[in-house]
Amino acid sequence: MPLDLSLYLVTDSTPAILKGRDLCTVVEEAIKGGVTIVQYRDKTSDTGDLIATASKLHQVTQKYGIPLLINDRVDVALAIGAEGVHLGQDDMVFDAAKKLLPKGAIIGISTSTVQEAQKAIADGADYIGIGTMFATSTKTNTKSILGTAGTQALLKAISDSPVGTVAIGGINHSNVQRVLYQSRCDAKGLDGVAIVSAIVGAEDPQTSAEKFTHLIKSTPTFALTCQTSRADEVDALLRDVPAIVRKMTEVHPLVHNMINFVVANFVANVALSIGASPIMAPYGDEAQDLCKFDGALLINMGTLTSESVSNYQKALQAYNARGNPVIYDPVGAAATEIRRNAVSTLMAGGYFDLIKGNEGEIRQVWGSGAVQQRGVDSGPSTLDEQQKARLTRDLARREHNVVLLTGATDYLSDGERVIAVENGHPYLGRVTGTGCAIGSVSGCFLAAHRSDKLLAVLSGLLMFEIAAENAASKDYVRGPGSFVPAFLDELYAIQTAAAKGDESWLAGRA
Ligand code: 3NM
Ligand code: MG
Repeated sequence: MPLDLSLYLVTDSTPAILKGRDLCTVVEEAIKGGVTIVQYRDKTSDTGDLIATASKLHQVTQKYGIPLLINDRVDVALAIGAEGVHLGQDDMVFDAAKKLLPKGAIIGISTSTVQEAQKAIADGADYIGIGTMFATSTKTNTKSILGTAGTQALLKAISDSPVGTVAIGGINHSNVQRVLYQSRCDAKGLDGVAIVSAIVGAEDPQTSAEKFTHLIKSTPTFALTCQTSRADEVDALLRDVPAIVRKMTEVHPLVHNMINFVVANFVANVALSIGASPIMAPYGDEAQDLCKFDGALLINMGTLTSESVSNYQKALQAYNARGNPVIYDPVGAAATEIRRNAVSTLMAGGYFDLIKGNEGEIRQVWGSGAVQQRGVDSGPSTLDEQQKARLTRDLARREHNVVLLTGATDYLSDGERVIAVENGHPYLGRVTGTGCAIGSVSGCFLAAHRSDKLLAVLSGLLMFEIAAENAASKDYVRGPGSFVPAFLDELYAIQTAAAKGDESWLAGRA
């Protein structure tokens, strides 16, 4: 039998998940829905019961021509003639199992570190299970939560091996496409996902498996980005900017802001000035309806409260499910333990089309060498220009999205292209909310122009920063106070010009 790991079902006989149903019936339904391989996992039953159930399961899997593996128990696999076993790190060692099992039996190994994965490959494992992807109530004694970034790092370390790979832990319909998409590194991706509760515990296991099968086979909406062949030429990109600004004003996108209370009014005014339609809606359940307008969601955690994170997660999942853009502004990401945890939770909780932040925030999201931030201000820089460009590119590459690192020079990358933007004015740093407004503006452009996310964000950023330059140059602007109304006027002026097809606002300016 060929080893197809794409939809890997792991069984569970605990009443909370099985809910009194017959395991064999559940497994048969799941196979009808597209499950490609089954692992019988039962940590509590007596050996006699294990063998009886495994034997019945084997009749089912044989009927559909897919392999049955037994978790941990090589003896049970032998007794019923299963196609193989799945072994955890504390189970029988690989060589002993290999010796006992017939030639050609499948042996899979659970791994949660690069070392364990390399060892399993050296031993000759047919595939490795990689986990734990996300925290799950199905198995609470897991070793470490890898997330997509950790999984990607592991895949990268073993990318020269053809070994099969399957991720496990907390994978469900809402995150499966992201798991496959974001875990991938250039040289190696996951061959499949292993699911317990989202199929075995589902109301209708067949429908659930069908939905997984469909999601696994189709390209996620957030991944649709076509890059033009001349994409790395900044001049060519700039030529497209005026038309994209015009398109944004025509689309008049809704931008759903989950924003901090300090800057809400200013951010709403900026969105109105550029010709978009802002709504300030911190209540997560509203996203179910709001995402249907096909606008963008901005999650800005500037004034985090005890309820924020669960509200963000609900909205994030609603927009992800619909394939509409989400922007993450991890304000003050490194400032407190609570915020650092919020970053981890949100990064594990959904896909962000754009992550935007200052150096400290982007470093915290990246996860290494994070430094304690003082308050939410940008603070002194510790990275040189080269390092900032590289950090921006590396994070975008890891997350398969776009990253904007803001500062005197802004760095923008989609993982391939890196663009440094020098526009703007020091007054922007003297007024609260300007950075937050860039998140909202980016959302408007990502909603209006979906084929090239980097170009969309670049267009909004240039409109924003050139408007700031124009405002600061007015003779009646004497400082941050008079700058604000002038800035809104200049955003509006560019919007009006762009709507008429006038491109002179950009000429020679970027
Ligand atoms: N092993 P669910 S997590 C069986 O991390 C198992 O090795 C894990 O269940 C590991 O799909 C897990 O319901 C349970 O989240 C996964
Ligand atoms: Mg085990």
